[in-house]
Amino acid sequence: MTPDPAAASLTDGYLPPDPVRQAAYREAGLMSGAPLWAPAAASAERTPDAPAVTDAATGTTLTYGELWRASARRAAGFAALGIEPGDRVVVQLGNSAAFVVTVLALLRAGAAPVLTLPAHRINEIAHLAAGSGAVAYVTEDDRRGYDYRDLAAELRRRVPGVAQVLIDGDPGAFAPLPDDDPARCRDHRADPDQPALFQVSGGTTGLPKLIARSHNDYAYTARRSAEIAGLTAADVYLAALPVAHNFPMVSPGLLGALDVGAHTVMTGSPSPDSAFALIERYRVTVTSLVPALAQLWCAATEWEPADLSSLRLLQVGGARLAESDAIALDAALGDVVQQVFGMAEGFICYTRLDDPRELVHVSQGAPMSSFDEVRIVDDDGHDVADGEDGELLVRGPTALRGYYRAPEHNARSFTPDGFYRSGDRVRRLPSGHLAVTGRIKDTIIRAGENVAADDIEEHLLAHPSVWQTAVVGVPDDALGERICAVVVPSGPSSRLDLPAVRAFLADRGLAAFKLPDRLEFATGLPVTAVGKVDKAAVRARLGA
Ligand code: J2J
Repeated sequence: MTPDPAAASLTDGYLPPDPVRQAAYREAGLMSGAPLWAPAAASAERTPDAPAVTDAATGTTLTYGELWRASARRAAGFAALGIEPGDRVVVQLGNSAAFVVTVLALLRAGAAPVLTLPAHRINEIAHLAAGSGAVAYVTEDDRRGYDYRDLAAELRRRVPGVAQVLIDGDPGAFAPLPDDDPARCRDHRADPDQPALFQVSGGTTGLPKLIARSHNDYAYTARRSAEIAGLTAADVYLAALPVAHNFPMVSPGLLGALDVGAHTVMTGSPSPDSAFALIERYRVTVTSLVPALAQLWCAATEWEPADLSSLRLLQVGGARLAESDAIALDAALGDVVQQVFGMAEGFICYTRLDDPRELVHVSQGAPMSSFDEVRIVDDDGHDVADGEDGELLVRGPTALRGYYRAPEHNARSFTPDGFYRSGDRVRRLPSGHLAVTGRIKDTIIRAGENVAADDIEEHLLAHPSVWQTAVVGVPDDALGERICAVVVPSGPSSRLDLPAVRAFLADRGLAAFKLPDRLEFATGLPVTAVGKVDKAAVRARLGA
């Protein structure tokens, strides 16, 4: 009989931190030893009347005091429904005040939220619910044009362990989000090295994997990221990306803002017209975007009349930001770009506020923590010479030691001494910053030559008629693979054809074997749940 994952305890299948290193991190003051809800409690204590969260959809604002009380009522509500410390609860909510209240409430009740994105659908949600052994699913009604209650009904059929479905909004056949007497809230104090919540891996191949993040490591990520971003109580953070994602959640994002007592504005619409109006209205100082959105915002500054002068930091990450786009953003918005190279698996790099702008434009930042250990290795696992490309391996105070309940993945994804194999190809710059040069696997093998797709993309983006591009390999009998460039042109009048593209790239010094064999036009590129270009889907569209 297969064991019932819901009955298994939270710590079954979790790889806790290495005790020797953890002792060193604790010694160095990195680990607070407090539950992940503690920083919000401290902010509520310090500044109860300061604005904590604004829900842009309704225009309502919760102060820190109100947020703390609302989360106590909800934590009591969860407890009254029988949700216990150690339980896993899948959360799939849009950017809203309800998200913050619910996640804080689950943490206070000692339950571990499994943070999924609004764009996930039944296959991902069922997989994550089953894999985590979740006992409940918290989601919303149909207000964003998709009815999550239908997904909930299917989830109940596929994963019967999910005994309760709780809906933000019109509950339909299910129950509403619970609230109860706040006096019944028992703030749970777990072992801080145990999982506080689950992130999900962002890969575009296969189903997402569960990443357990401990109280200690996640709180440290929020605190250290806030420090690097210079975040203070005077800041206003706009959560425009889906906030459950690691980037807007903790880099420094929502949790960083709660830590320093800053104000977070939640919006589900990152389009320039609506986001710009929010920046002007709430005097937003910090926000984070994926490159495709940043590019759109940059273009929109030319026609949207909003006052964006409050914005001091525009964090861009999740996929590679082309140097030309970084320069254009800085020019349009006044040297505001910070590059962020992070992963839900725990390692994050940031460019620093006092870095020279040229370095900010060409690098994806330096590791967040001086305790982060970075190796860059070749195909045989040997360290490459400084300045050369290789695969990034990481170990440190926030990097995971293994995916949750996934021993077969872990055997592949970690070195015997505990380094996580990121699959990212990077190069170390003389400053110690990293430049991401692609994915190890995003290589096209054409006539026996290895060609990095990102290299061609970066050059193509420098062409004035290329708005966005994805370069992929398509099977070919003679060559093994042919190089196909899919291009979203920057305007209807742009004249591009294969010979012109090849000539342009050759002019820029690209080797002949790297020149595209095929050019396809598209009106847009498929994206992942957080808005990154989805190469697997691009390949599938081409029938490759
Ligand atoms: C190139 N590739 C990047 C970048 C991530 C902050 C920011 C982003 C994420 C994230 C995150 C990149 N340039 N600047 O968790 O806290 C690619 C890499 C990486 C993968 C991780 C955070 N920033 N990437 O994107 O778990 O390939 O996290 O391994 O979704 O995105 O994806 P994810």
